[in-house]
Amino acid sequence: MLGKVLIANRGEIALRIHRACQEMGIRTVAVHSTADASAMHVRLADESVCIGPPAARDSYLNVAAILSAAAITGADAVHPGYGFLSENANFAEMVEAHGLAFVGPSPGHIRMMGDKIAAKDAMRRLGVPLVPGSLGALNSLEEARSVAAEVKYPVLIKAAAGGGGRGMKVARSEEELEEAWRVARTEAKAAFGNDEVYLEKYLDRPRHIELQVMADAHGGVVHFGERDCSLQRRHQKLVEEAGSPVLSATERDALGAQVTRALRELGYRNAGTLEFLWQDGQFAFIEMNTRLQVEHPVTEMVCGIDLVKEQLRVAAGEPLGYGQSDIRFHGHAIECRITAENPDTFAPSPGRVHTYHAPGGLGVRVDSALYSGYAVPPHYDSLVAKLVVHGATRAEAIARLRRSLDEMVVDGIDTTLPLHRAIVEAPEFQAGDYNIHWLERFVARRQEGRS
Ligand code: MV4
Repeated sequence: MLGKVLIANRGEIALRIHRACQEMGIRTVAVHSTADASAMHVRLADESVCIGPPAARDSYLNVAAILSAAAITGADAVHPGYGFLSENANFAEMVEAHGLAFVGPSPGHIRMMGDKIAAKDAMRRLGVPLVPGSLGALNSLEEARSVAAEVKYPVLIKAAAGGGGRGMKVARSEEELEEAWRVARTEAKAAFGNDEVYLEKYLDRPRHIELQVMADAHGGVVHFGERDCSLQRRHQKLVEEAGSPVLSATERDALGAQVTRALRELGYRNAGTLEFLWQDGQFAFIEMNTRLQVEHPVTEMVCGIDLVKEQLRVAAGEPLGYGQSDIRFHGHAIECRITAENPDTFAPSPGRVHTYHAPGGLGVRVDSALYSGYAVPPHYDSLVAKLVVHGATRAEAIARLRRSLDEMVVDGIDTTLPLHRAIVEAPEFQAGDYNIHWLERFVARRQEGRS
């Protein structure tokens, strides 16, 4: 097993990784910027190293400083968390070149999935269903025209180096295609230094459903079911649930079997998430994330497994030691991402938290690095707490979510708690009747009601 893990992250996820290490008897090294000297992950870690000034590019993205911290503390592995360097294949390569285990997939798989065209190509070859569209990159506007005519409008032009909603342009008709093609390529070049684009039929009211997988280095691959992440605004997820309100156990098993077979073939290792769009009962793969995700706790709650511990075991070379039939799904889990933002305008609201009170009781989990008196720094992601509830049924999970949102107190800064309380009361949410556009419209209606 690993002896000492360097946690190359901050906030709630650094704490989450530290907790898994502690329970496994693994020592931890926190790295932090000068702005995070009094952060909870630094306080709890066995050792800590300051790696630079507040700006992420000088600290949490500073590869040389992080590798030096690993060397001087004698760490034997690096866990990247999510964001920052977690999907940087060059970083994973450097970590391994320094004789450390990277707690994640191989650099080759990170690189493959970072190229959205290569990712789709791999999944197509492995028989995973895709959104209809171009086979690979588009070489010309004429090619875009002919593929669009085949799959029918509306279509989307997407950047090969994009993902997470960056570098996408819709064309609703042939007249709009040239503009979409030009703008998508220009933006992709400016944002990623790569103007490769591809085309897909635009699905107008999909749900975003993703499948959690875990693989060991010995050909063992399992899935831990799906998460429904359709409740998002401007590509920021606010609420996630496991399982999806629209999926049956039979549909989950069928998708899971297809995906685990594909990843075994690919030789994938460690945690991964396949993102699908779901519309009218059909799944279409769009992207794969090669990291632990923010919303992993809802999966843990329904499966009763610790995904970070599994990541650490697999990174140490251990076999999973169980198969798909050993994994059972119990009840329903819902997560609210509580951010330091104004609940109506979404203006960032960093600053000092006077009072922090976390809810509790059966089926309630809070992943947060907050404490009373802590000052949320303005330099990073605004996530301050994940409230995760579990219930025997979706209805029980919702009731538990409502009462825990009412118990929770974060005073001194604005948070999205009031918005989450409103979402839980919405009839569409309670019925599970929503798609990726529902929350945007719900927020717009609230804003109109206020002006
Ligand atoms: C799409 C789509 C509709 N049709 N692709 C946005 C993020 C990126 N991961 C993929 N995205 C989308 N791709 C086709 N062919 C709609 C979106 C999309 C979206 C997807 C998931 C969650 C939220 C979203 C919000 C807007 C658009």
